[in-house]
Amino acid sequence: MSNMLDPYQIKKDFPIFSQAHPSGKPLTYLDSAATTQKPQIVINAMHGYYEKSNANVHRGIHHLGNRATLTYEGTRAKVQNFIHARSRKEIVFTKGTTESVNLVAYGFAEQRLNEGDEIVISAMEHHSNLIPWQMLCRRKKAKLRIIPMDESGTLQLDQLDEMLSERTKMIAVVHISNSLGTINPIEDIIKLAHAKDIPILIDAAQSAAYYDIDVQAWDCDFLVFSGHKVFGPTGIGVLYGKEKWLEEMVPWQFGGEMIRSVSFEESTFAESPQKFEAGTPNIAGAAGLAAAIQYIETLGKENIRQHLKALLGYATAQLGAIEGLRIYGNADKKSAIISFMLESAHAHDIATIIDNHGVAVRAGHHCTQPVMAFYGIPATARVSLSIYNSREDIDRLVEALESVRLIFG
Ligand code: 7TS
Repeated sequence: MSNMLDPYQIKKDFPIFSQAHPSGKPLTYLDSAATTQKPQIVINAMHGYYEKSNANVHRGIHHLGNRATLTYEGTRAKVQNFIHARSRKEIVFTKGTTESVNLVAYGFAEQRLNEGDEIVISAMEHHSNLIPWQMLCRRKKAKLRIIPMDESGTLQLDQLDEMLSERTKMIAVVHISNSLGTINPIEDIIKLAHAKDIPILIDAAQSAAYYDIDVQAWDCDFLVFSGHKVFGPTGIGVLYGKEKWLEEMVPWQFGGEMIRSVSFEESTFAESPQKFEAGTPNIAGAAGLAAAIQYIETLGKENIRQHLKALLGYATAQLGAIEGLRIYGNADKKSAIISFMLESAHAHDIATIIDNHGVAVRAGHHCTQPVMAFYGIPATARVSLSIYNSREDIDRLVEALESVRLIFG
């Protein structure tokens, strides 16, 4: 059974919306792909941790230390369930998607890559899932290969199979494009990768909040996402890795928390995930992340998706009706992200003018410069919708865009 979400009810869970924009207009937040807002229970969980449980983790013995460890490790179990990982050992906390990708590039791919080898990514990767691989290829004299996309922003997967060979040592692909909204058929991509025994990383930064993730059913080797895009805090993120790979991987940061034994001559390291979590971790962030996952699970991802689908349909129709407006990214399967341009105005002008109406969108290349280069444009304005958005928000956007058209003719 699914129920349509009521965005007006949901908005009440988010204290940030109780304030007005300086213009006196309501806050119309259409930038959730950059970061989602935080419900009160996430804020409370972080407060509560500092007020009631603050101590360092994994040092046990005293009451508060135990509480802090329970909080931190409890979140690991919650994340394990959230993405259906087989073991808690497969969940590594990082500071976000970017750090997770870099960790796999250094700790895993770097160890396996030789001169002449290849790494495959897609044409729509966020810079976070591009530059770490590009730098790695440069260090190893390896080649970065790109799965092309067509004009609609759909990956041309018929070309993937022939791109893959015994030289391909790693594939890294985004689940949902942050600039185009395309939902990639990652289960198919994973199958193609595994048919040739190639490990694959999935960037779930834009999907973890809304789409069901099952790392065992998908059989992906690595999956990464950020707490702050799933209604949780900044500064905490997740790297999922198959246990066999995490065992093989080398740590890249060294210090406390990650060792088994240390002498001046030699040190040995703990098992995963501790091996990758040197230093005091983001315990308050973990407290917030657990509450965020709880919040999503209470709403239900199926309900969330229905809401976003309806909203995307409405927004696409309303924006599509504006003269001179072009939408970039028209794949068959899309998440609630719409990149667009007006004939008459630059993306930054659009964002600046509609901000005066209380409407927040992102303008720029969205950390996907190759996507902008593909379309031959410097930037787009991007609307990204979430659970607290309603049709009224889209109506406000359309009204604000009318004023842009008035100014620029
Ligand atoms: N991958 C994707 C698909 C993303 O959308 C982002 C952030 C990242 C990786 C990096 O995540 P981080 O938490 O490590 O920064 N995307 C955006 C965006 O679209 N606007 O601001 C950040």
